[in-house]
Amino acid sequence: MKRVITYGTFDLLHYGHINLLRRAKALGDYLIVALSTDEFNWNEKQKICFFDFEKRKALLEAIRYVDLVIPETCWEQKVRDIKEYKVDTFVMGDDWEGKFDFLNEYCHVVYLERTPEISTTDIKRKLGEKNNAV
Ligand code: C2G
Repeated sequence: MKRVITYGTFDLLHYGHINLLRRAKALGDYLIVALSTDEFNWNEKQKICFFDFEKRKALLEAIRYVDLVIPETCWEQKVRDIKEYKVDTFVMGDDWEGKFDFLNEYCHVVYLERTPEISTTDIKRKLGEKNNAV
């Protein structure tokens, strides 16, 4: 069984995330998603999530490509995760290109093209504009 892992916040889940998860799953048989906790998001990424960890986890677990969701609580857990879950391939969108090359010592590292025209930031901005236009 080829195991794949990816990491992220996945808040305001959108089709860019689904594109990533679909292609990540296609690289193996079992896809693990390490989902950033609310604390990790705030402390390390200064992100306030619209949906809390449990809701984001439930959304991801409903996606056919996702086999397991684990918490991401720190930047440094990746090597441990790769060993613990016997991961063959680590996947991230190419906005992270090069940032995780050190993991090549433990597994294949693949950066997939990010879906260009969608982001949570854009969604929030456009929703704000629509509300103001009403
Ligand atoms: N993504 C994508 N296309 C988009 C938006 C996101 O392919 N339009 C990808 C990102 O490249 C990432 C994944 O979807 O691989 C999750 O995106 P985020 O939730 O924004 O993840 P991020 O906050 O970058 O956290 O330790 C790694 C971090 O936890 C990654």
